[in-house]
Amino acid sequence: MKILVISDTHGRDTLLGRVLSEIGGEPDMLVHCGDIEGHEAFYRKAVRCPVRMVPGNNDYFSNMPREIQFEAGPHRVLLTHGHSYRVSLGLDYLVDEALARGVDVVMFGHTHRPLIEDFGGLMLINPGSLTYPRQENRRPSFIVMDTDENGKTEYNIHYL
Ligand SMILES: [Mn+2]
Repeated sequence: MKILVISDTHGRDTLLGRVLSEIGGEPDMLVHCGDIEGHEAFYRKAVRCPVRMVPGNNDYFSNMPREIQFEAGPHRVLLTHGHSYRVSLGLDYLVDEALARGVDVVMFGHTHRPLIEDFGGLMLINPGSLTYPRQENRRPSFIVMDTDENGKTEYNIHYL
């Protein structure tokens, strides 16, 4: 099962085509971690697979739930933009929430810096931003989460 995780597109969606060709076509699930800026319908139409999205701090008019939980293969995933856990300052609040909920993967955005961190078995996943990357190389980034039939999962940051 291949899950494409993107975030912080801020209404500029032109790179999705390149992302899809980079990963060899449609994923099994598309996850957007927020700051979509009104273009939710674009993502729902762009792929045939299930799409999971939450609003970010710039999605003022969205009525989507602010965070959701879902299953991905053997994993329980919490999806949140992350600003309400102050992720720009550190991940302590987000880790506490994830542990309290009993999830094993957290997907978030907001920082515009890609991150894959294994916190004692809790995976913290931030794909960075496709539109306004802030990490050192300033390249648009996303993450592919790939779970095989044995339940082994790989996480990889990709740059365009
Ligand atoms: Mn943002």
